Amino acid sequence: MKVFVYGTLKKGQPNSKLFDNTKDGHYEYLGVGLTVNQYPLVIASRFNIPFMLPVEGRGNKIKGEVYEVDERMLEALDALERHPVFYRREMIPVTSEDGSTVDCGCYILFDFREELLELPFYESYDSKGSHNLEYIQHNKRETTSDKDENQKFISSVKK
Ligand code: PCA
Repeated sequence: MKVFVYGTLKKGQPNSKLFDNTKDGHYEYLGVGLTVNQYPLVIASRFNIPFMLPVEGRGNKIKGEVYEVDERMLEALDALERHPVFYRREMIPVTSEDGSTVDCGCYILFDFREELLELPFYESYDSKGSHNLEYIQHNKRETTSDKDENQKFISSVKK
């Protein structure tokens, strides 16, 4: 299974270490990738979380990385991203370095609030970028459960 990562899972970003947890399975880094379609990529919530939104044609073609992962690694990634209740892993087409197009699983925030579309759209995520919205890791978050906080950024439709 191929996955395209665009946020905190990229090399040098705060959740990248997950890939190296061998108990979580195996992976192979296949190189950088660029989404075939444009998507909004925003940074939101008080933890400054990057979100790709399922609004094809708005925003930018997103730069990220492509990995081949085994079943176990995919399960670990799904658990971290809380697929399918928070992010949802969807197949999207990605152009790789050699110019070929591959379908990759990608963690997208499906159930989002419209206000997120008013935020700046990025084309490449860097936790320490000039936006000054550095990602706050799970272990540095306060007692409010992530779930309550994240709920604020998810559309209220299903509540
Ligand atoms: N982790 C996933 C989705 C957003 C995030 O921070 C990724 O890097 O692709």
